[in-house]
Amino acid sequence: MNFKKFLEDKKNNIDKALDEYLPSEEKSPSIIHKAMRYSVFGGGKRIRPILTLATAELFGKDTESVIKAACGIELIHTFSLIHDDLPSIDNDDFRRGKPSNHKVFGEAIALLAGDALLVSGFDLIIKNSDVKEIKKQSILQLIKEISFYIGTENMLGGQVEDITLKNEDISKEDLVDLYMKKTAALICFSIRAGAILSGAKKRQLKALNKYGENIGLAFQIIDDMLDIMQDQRDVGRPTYANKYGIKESKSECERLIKEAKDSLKIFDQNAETLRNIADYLLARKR
Ligand code: GRG
Repeated sequence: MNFKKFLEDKKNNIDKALDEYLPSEEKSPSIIHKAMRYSVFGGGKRIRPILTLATAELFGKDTESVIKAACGIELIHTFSLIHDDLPSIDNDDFRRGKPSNHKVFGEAIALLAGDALLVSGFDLIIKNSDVKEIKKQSILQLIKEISFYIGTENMLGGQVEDITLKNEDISKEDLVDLYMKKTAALICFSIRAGAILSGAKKRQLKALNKYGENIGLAFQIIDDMLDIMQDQRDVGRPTYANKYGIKESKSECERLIKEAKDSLKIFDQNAETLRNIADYLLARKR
């Protein structure tokens, strides 16, 4: 199958499943369900759930067997975006070119919509245990891992470091560490989830973890570059792109993507889709 079609198909699968899993806008209390749906269907690329599905397919599993966990991860990602945009955090009026959640629903509802998506994300991951061929133990492992990957040692901690970062100098090592926590951790978990649900062996999980860390880190550096190149946006804090420039950032991303693809060697041709995703992330324009 051609890769563009693969992305489209997976995105459609995910959108359809999310629509089915989320309460309808009419359901009471309507305002919270409207706010949740506003951000979940606000134009996200679905990279994280696509990674979960693609990793499961590497092990011969079908979309249906891991789609709930994949959607759960997307809900947790959406929660983090809503909270990230809040006036008390990044104070962003726009997300994906549209008014951010709090601009439409007010701060209190946006905060609660984020909370609701976080809870629903965990709920969906647990509900993946309804699938017959999925081992209950793998769901427990996922819950343990997601709590770690979005907790204070990872996503949440990275966000704290990010917002407390003053304009003073931060070393490259510390900046990379912050990106690993804030962004790469959830991306890496998305891949681990597909692998764990598919019963991956230790050696396979290690290789996929390396792939996840490298594409995750590149993802954030590319995000910084897009802020500068497309949106002419000054985030007001040191980023890889504004500290080291576009040329160096680009070549670092190329190196990371190559390393990510190299770590898939043990899977031979079977990992072609994951290699294509890595190239797609490097070339992305949004
Ligand atoms: C985990 C409890 C807990 C709190 C979270 C708010 C917060 C604390 C973290 C925010 C972290 C954050 C926003 C990281 C940025 C990651 C990033 C580059 C997001 C953009 O991802 P895309 O491009 O988004 O995949 P789309 O729009 O495609 O969905």
